[in-house]
Amino acid sequence: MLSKAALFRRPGDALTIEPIELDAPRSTEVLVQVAAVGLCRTDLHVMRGERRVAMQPMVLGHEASGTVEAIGSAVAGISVGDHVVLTFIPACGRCRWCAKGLNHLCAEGPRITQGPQLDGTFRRRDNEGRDVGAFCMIGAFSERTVVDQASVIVIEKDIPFDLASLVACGVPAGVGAARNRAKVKPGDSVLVVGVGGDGMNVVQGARLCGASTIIAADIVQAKLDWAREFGATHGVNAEGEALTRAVLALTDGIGVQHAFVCVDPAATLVPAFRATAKAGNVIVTALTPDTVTEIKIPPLELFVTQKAIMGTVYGFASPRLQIPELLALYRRGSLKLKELITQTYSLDDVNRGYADLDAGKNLRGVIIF
Ligand code: CXF
Ligand code: ZN
Repeated sequence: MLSKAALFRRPGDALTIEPIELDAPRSTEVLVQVAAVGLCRTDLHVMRGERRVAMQPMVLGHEASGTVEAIGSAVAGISVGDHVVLTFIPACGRCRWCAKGLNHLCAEGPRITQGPQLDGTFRRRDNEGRDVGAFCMIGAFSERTVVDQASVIVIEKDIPFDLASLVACGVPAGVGAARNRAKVKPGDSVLVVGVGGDGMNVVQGARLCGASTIIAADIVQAKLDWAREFGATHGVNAEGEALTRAVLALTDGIGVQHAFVCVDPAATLVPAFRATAKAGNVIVTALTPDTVTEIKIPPLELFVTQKAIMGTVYGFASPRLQIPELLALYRRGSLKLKELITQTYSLDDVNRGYADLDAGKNLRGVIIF
């Protein structure tokens, strides 16, 4: 069948809207009519060539929800008509990590930037008959997509698709960083550097954990204002050493117990590290361009201050566990989802959506089909 898609053809170029040929799902696969897909910064890094993927053309888009239209003969627990969220790391179910329930560490994870399906073959072709990849084995900037059942999570039908798409990436990444990685405790102090799609969810995650001081830092004032609504107690419009000074001033010179680096670690990790209290945590939730190969922290400073620097992907817990949990929190009124969507777009406007993200105008832009 044909599906209208946004294709990544060359680093540095805009995505092109083209019809692609999409094959029927194979035995373990599912055909999904995409309903909503969020514009996450990761895809922008790929479009710009800052994070290399293994092939072009490729359909980007990995923060998606939709409806199941067809299933393969060996698919279990997913039915036609189900509403689903797609996970950007598949859960193969067989590796040592999946066996422990740690699907966010699935051994197949490193293959999500390669292009093929989980089984190593392709389901998409362009107008010249060339194979087309699917970013994160999802490729959701497309009216329809075919994904392995390992990438599918069934959700309840009353959750609006636009809100459901958000729990596919930014919300678990941010909320989970606070809850599962840093394990923020009631009364703790927290700094969040970069309050965009991920960082804003760290703010609400820290609020859910009962943090008493939540300092949002960004160079876009509107985001600091939004952060107050998500639970930030302070806003700091500064970067570099000025950021460190401002945070120390707000914490009696001690620093915060948890500093989250949610944007450009190359520029923000050291200031965040220095704004962290002794024995505190520095948690990196953001990507760096391929060209950034090291960040300099003096080892003696790390040793004597006894801080921990940690990474986290997908909120450091299985998406299969987190996604239903996060939707339950939303249902109870404890988690803000609607407020994260600052603009919606059609697929034809995907490049405008990314320009808006780059200009600091959006928390989450979402493409609605
Ligand atoms: C990313 C995480 C790093 C690999 C590519 C996908 N996730 C979402 O933004
Ligand atoms: Zn993402």
